[in-house]
Amino acid sequence: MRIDVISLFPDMFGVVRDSGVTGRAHNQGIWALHAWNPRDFTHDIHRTVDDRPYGGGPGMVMLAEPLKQTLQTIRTQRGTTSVDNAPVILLSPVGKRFDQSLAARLANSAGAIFVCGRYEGVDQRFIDGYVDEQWSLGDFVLSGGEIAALAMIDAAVRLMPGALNHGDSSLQDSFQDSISGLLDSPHYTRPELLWDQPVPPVLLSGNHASIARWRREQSLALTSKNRPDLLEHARHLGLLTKSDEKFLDSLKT
Ligand code: 4FV
Repeated sequence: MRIDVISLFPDMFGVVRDSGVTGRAHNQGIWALHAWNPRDFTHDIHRTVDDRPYGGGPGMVMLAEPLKQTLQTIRTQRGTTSVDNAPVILLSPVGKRFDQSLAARLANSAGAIFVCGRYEGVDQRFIDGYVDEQWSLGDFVLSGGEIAALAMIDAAVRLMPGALNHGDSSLQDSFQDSISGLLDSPHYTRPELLWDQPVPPVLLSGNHASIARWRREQSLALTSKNRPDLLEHARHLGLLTKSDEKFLDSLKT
């Protein structure tokens, strides 16, 4: 899986390329990152990448031409090996809300070309002409798309086979629609007694069935309290069993 990013701050991507789970996976060749600065695709002495908005108003807008030329160079480089149909994804608050299913889609794909806007945004003619999808990290405004792209790359790469130490731990994640679509249950580690608080005894029982049941009930209770929308979605997907519903009813009394 190859990720290309277009950004005025390409060094920001060292975070996912050089550290943690994503860094180790990058070193193992599980995925590849290429960062491109559109300023390198300008031809004027000031290496201009932005200008004032037509119609007036605050701030600046990113020029379309340097972005287009950067994209063409990426396509050429990506296209050398195989027909490259990686989508061009602009990070923007107007985009599709990013979630675990988009992360899984990216993880199981040939990759993507992320365009990180800065200033007030990007000239619409670049979006109309060259952007396949817009993805949003959430309903808030960032100073640039880089942090959104970093989060999305991290969420996708950790789902790739071989990225996490023991493969199955991403399956127990929150939001793993394929498994539960519920929030994750609480986690405990040593010491057994801390600040006069013991680890829940069931977790020390070695009885895997009771431990799984406890974790399931914790997930149900937490999701019902913090994210009832997710519970409804899981119910809609048929992911809740009769005993789940019986347990949820018991929470009401
Ligand atoms: C954003 C988001 C975001 C908008 C203008 C960058 C900023 C500036 N991207 N999810 N929320 N982008 O706020 O993805 O160019």
